[in-house]
Amino acid sequence: MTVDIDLVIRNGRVFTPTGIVEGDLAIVGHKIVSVGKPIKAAKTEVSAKGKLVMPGGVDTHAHIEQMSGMGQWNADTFETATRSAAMGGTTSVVSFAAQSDGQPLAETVSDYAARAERGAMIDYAFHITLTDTGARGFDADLETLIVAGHRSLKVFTTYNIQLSDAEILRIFSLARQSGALVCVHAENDAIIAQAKDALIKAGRTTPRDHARSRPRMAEIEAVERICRFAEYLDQPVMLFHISTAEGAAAIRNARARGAPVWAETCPHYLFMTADVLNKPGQKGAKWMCSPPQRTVADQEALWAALDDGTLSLVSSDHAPYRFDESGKLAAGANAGFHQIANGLPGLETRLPLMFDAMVSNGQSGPEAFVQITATNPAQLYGLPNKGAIAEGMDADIVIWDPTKKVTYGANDLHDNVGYNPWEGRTVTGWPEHVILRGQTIMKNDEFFGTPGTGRWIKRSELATKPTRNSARKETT
Ligand code: DUC
Ligand code: ZN
Ligand code: ZN
Repeated sequence: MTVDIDLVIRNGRVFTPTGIVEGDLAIVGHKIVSVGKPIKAAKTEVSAKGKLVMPGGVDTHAHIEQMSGMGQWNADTFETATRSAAMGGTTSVVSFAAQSDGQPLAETVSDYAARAERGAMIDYAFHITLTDTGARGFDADLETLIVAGHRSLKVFTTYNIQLSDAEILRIFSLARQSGALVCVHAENDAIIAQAKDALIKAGRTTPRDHARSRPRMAEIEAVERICRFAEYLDQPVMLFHISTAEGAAAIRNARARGAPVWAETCPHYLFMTADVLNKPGQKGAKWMCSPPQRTVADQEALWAALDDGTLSLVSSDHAPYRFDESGKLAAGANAGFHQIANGLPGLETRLPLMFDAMVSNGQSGPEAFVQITATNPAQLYGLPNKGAIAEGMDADIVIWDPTKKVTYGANDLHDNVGYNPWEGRTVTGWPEHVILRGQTIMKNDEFFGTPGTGRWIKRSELATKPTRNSARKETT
């Protein structure tokens, strides 16, 4: 019996986990059914001659339809954020289900699930952000949700929503029992408070002062502490948005000791320095994020850490706020840095920026590009059937034109933010055709997605496992 092929992508250079295959890629329904074997006929044919055929991007850190630590809604809905992601070649996203004060976790997750079911146009999962461990039914809800397939949690050590060390240890123990990865925003709150208060007292409150208010030592201390907590309890941890050379070195050392820690960085730490905040008036607010951008030496250290596996992936940390009174300027046109929402949009630009650096400009090469933007995030967060091109995997594919050059404009993204933080930057290599589970959702810069067609990705198993048989009990 022969099976009818729905879609064949012909004559591309196909990137698979076992190497590059030149030839045809066949899709039936939602799935990849063959890679590299000649296909006679299919209902739909696409030529990929001269193109690179790669897995759809997996972005495992994005804030969507969420309230910030400062109590402000971000600019994107699931519809606008996932449209933007798809336009940039991303087909799976992990965003946050963020607990509000006193809220039972079951309610948190069902609220976010309802928003995503309504709007999402790519596949999605949630990290559950834990901010109130005293909420009704906390432990039982957490276990139920993890077992149901929400296998990653998020905690903060700062931002007015931080947990104490004791609470973080408790979460690590609960996560270990039920089998979840804990993601951490790691910056020392006391160091930030001291620096921030001194700047405010001195009347130094410009966006540039935001970088000074978050000293690199805040990251270094918190990353080292969290690595030790992970090591002590043998609980897998993902350190979010590493920005400093010393932060990366702390991860490297912890991994060398056998600690179950993984870490990510983001394009704005690899390609920007704190100089982006030096703009006239409040304009620098567009680039304000935490941790802040750092130095060229940090960029070099982060690339070295990606190359040696210290950092496993690059996410966007998409955190969208408009540059107006609904977003960055909500506290007024002359607000101080401490009153301005942090974050910049990145879902749509992450892959083209990384492709340009890694594939077009030879930094680490195309196989490493696929790994750190798709395969590693899918594996580490346990997204089944995502992040790789192989038989049986979901047919989430991007056909890249490696020769197309694009210079980003002032407002050319498909989110709801109204500015592009990468305005003026030229990238070589562009996602020409994006396929989600066998369906074209973007082709030649035209979008074809439909709200509500993105699917929740149930996660039953993580690659980030504890390394010992039992968590350490002794304290000496
Ligand atoms: N930093 C975060 O940790 N999250 C969202 C935005 C930001 O700048
Ligand atoms: Zn963060
Ligand atoms: Zn974030």
